[in-house]
Amino acid sequence: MSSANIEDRAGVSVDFDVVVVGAGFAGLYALHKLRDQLGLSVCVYEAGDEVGGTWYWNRYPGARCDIESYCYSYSFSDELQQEWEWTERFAGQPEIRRYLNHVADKFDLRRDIRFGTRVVSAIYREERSAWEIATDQGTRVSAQFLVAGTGNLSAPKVPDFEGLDDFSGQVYATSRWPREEVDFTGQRVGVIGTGSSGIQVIPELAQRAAHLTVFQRTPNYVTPLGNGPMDPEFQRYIKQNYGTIRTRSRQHNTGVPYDRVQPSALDAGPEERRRTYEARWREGGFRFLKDAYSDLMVDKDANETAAEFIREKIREQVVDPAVAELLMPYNYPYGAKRPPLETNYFRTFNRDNVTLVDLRRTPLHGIVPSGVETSAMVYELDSIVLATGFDAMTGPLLRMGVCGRAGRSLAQCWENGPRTQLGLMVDGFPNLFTITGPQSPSVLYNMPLAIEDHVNWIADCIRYLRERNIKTIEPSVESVSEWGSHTNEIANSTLLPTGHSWYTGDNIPGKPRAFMIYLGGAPRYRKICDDIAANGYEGFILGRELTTG
Ligand code: NA7
Repeated sequence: MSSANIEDRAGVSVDFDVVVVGAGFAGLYALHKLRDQLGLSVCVYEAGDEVGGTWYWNRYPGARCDIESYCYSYSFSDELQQEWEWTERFAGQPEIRRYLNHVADKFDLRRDIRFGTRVVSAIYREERSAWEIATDQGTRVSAQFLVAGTGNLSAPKVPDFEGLDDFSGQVYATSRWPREEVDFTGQRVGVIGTGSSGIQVIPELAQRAAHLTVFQRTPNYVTPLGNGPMDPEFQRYIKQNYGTIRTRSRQHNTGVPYDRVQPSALDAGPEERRRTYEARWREGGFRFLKDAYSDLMVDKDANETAAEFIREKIREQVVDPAVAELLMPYNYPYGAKRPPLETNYFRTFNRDNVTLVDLRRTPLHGIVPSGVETSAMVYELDSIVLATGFDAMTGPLLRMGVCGRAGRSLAQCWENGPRTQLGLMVDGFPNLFTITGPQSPSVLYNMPLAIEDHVNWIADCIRYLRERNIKTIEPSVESVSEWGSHTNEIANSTLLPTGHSWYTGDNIPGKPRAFMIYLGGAPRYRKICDDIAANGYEGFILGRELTTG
């Protein structure tokens, strides 16, 4: 660690200026920025035994990013951008993990990361204006600032299947995949869940298992990823133009340099619309969702044109019309659940060794020693793969045992859903920053860029405080309420809150329903954040005011 026991201005000693939680994309950049550019003493705690975060834990076959890798990567170092070579358009998990290891080496990050160490509590000590952090390894340290780089999709949903412990075979979870390769040869394998993770792992397992049974509750609107080897010429072009590409990416709501979106699907005639959809379908990535028509997420009828196009494509790909029908989503708008991207997903159901079970018609009753039991029958299995998702957005923060002023826990503060200012800070929790927290653009923006924007804002904020001898910062109750109303108002002007998924917390029984992502777009969001900073952190209470007033 770079230093310890720093005397703060009140003469109270703290172990670190900053404790960062997590060593994924967020924690790694936070460490580099705060330690190497601001000169702060920083300690990072990471539950895994390597860097990577999401890309460390989700190592199931087929795990891959859905945003083009030259965009889904850090922009803060041009040297890094120039030296790293992506081998595929959309990098797989091993390649992203190699990339993050390279970043850790290049910026000498590991020396300030404590691996295999999970933060179990973080308590704000008013008398010291500092956070006291405890870990599962028995460590207890204090820090002036606590920065959560805990990720948005890192707390797996706890499986609630009756009898799971009695299953006589092996149970795997996509979110906690074993390090060693799992050999499914000759096995009868069942996958529960057809979200993004299920849709990536299913085609891979179908090739390895003797038989694969897919348990589907809700069909998804799935469009092609369009992966392939990285064209060396394109890679050269990117490197020559990275500055412009990153600027254009930051100007786009999704954080990618897409630029051909048309105003309205309903204004286009059927033929023109079909041509646009076909073109975006072929190009892959999120182009179909984000670069076709700008009213898809706000107008039900416009949305239905895209939804119906996807259903037609499912009909074309799946040979058995009855199976195709089961795979077709209805009754909710395209995009209202996070749309997965696929590589050979639908065609996998044409294989003789794959069975689709529709859990809407025959609900899952539970797990029995020999397999999965639905209302119709028992499916005998050797292995079960859970691809059942995450307690998203708030889950990773809530499980960290955070307690703010007056012993008020984050769980109490968020009992009706997240309350934040900008998705970055919470009232009553001074000096706690949440990178890509709930109510920020986060997962609907390009994560590495969203992370860089937040870390840069946090670093500027800490610098501002230090230069003025201000000890604490926290948002006012009013600003938090206003941000919540603003976030909800925008969300409710779209179709997104009408879906049931981790976007709204509906996937976790008992979780308060709240739409957890800022939908005003990253450029608008960034301007709001910058303006607040430029106005001396308007809407925030600065420590001096708290103690004097
Ligand atoms: P998701 O997208 O939340 O998908 C979870 C899947 O598991 C989904 O199909 C669920 O069906 C299904 N599920 C969850 N619980 C059950 C139960 N109890 N019974 C049957 N089926 C169930 O998680 P992913 O890991 O695939 O993706 C998360 C994000 O990671 C993804 O969006 C990307 O951003 C990366 P449901 O739809 O609830 O009916």
